[in-house]
Amino acid sequence: MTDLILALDPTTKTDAMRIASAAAPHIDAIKIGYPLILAEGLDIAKELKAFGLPLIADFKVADIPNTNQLIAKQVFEAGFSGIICHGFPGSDSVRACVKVAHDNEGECYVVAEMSHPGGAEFFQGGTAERIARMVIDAGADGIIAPATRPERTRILREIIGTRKILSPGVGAQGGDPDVIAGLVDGIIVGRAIYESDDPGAAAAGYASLRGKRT
Ligand code: O7M
Repeated sequence: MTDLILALDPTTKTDAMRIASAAAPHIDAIKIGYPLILAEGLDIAKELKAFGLPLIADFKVADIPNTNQLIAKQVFEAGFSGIICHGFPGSDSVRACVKVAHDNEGECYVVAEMSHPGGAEFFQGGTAERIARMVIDAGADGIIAPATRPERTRILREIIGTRKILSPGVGAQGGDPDVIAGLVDGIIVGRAIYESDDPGAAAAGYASLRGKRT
């Protein structure tokens, strides 16, 4: 199954609730991160829970293990079901997030390679591949890999096997959903939905891609 994950990055609660409400019937999960949380506080997670969808905390956590676990505990106490961390701080830092996630029956995803043009500057030369291998050893649930470079995501799929790949970069960043959907377990879409005049219809437009990966 390929899930459609809404990146809910607007910075007011009014917009966030309006867009989530319109999109909810057509999506499988909501990802929120700094833009919305810094504007409205962590408690917005409790309100978004009302839509009955998994909530993923995209804080790209990237610190020492102790700080990572303190952050992760806050995330799961706030009602999230998943957390995203960076892999480059090392396996002990990733394991700290994985432990808290699994203690809370949640999931932990690790950024292996980023989708923007600059994402190719440092996540190259085998770094993303090493992060993907580390993710398996650390027991994380999957990786984040770019929809904008499907050839890279295909290589990371070979490493990650049946663990999940969530893939941002569709729509506003130019990634082709038809190309990436069959390769990954979730496509992450933000502006193409939340900047639309009709976010419900925009989300519904991805219906044929949901379930593309069998
Ligand atoms: O569709 P967009 O471009 O409006 O939004 C994409 C979302 O995915 C946005 O919330 C980004 O912060 C996030 N994202 C990327 O765009 N690229 C990455 O490499 C990684 C992420 C991400 O979600 O990381 C967990």
